Amino acid sequence: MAIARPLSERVEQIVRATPVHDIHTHLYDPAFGSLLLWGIDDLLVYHYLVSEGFRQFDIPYDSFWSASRTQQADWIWKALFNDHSPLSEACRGILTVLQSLGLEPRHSNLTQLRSWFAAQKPADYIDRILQLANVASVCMTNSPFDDEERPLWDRGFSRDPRFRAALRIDPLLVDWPRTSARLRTWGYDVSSDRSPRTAAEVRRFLADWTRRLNAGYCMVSLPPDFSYPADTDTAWLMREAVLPHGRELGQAFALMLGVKRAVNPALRLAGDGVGRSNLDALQNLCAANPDNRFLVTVLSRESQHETVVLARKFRNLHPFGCWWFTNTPQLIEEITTLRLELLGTSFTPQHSDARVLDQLLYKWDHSRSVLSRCLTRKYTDLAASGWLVRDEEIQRDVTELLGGGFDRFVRS
Ligand code: FIX
Ligand code: ZN
Repeated sequence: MAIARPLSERVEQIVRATPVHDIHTHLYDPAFGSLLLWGIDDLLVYHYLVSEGFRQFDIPYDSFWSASRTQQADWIWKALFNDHSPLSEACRGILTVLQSLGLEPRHSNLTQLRSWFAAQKPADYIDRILQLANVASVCMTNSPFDDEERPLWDRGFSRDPRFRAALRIDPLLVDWPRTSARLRTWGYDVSSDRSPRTAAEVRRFLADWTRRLNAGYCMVSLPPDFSYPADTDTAWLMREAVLPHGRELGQAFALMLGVKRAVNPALRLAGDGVGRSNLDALQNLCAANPDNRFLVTVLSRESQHETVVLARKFRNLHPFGCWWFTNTPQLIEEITTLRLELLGTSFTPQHSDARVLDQLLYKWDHSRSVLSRCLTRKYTDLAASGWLVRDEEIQRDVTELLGGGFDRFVRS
């Protein structure tokens, strides 16, 4: 008689073998050339590691930023890997990446690692990373306001279907005075009067870019004090332009809540912080707009429970990911368990937020381990109540959690 495989093994095997659709990254279609970052130096100067590096070295901020990328990477490597043990999640990530690629950081130095990466052919390397990470597609973050990427969209290029687009609109919603001036130079007849004409022109802008990108959803990150409704440009633009646009084109709106931008500007991209979000705003948005679909991720640990309870109340709300400072094994475990226990499988547990292609290897390896543990525990609880889960049911659930449910939500 065949010996039954332990549940933990069955779950882990299915979670690892199921391709994931990574619903939020900062990666770019290969056609964007050098905007798609990869390799050891880009891995080491990732802003998560920059902020950790500054805790260990006393290099002045200006000296750090004016140094070459190689020099910055050397400093970070020395501070975080040679002078101290690489215990943080971002440091461990580098080790998982190297291990997945068959490289041994203990037996090689940065020069040797650099030579290995320099020998890789970009197109083959992209295929290899996506295969190794078992990532079927990644969703990019595409901003019409980004001067580096906009010209390529304007020119047009042949799309890699593994790289999907999302329309990112932070400057529109958080910096209206400056953004309205830019829209005017692009031929949209907007002004600061909050008039129907301005709203219609913003909608035209959103529709143009949605079509140009073939954007799967529209997205924004907002500070902890975002309120809705409110007498602010942000709330007005949402009510009069973004939400009607979403209804008209059937496009979901992703809210990333709780980021305090530039808490320490000297750290540049690494200088953003976190605050507790006012989730009444989210409740009001969901309640007042049943015909809009909202994706939401919140940055503070303290906001997670309230968000999940809101999702129980509003079926037009889909929580996703363990964003940024919550993307650590302990918090992923806590947040995923909380969501499973209150929402079943009707959420998307993780996105990678990768900024460097190779990070897909560690972000998904680490998250898959945690997800497997969380699911095993819940299926074990079910077994204790007499419900023995079958492999095909585990597969159905995992497919749902790794992008299937998200896809259905944004397309419905
Ligand atoms: O706003 C975002 O999409 C954030 O994910 C980024 O701004 C942030 O810098 C990041 O990389 C977090 O992981
Ligand atoms: Zn992001």
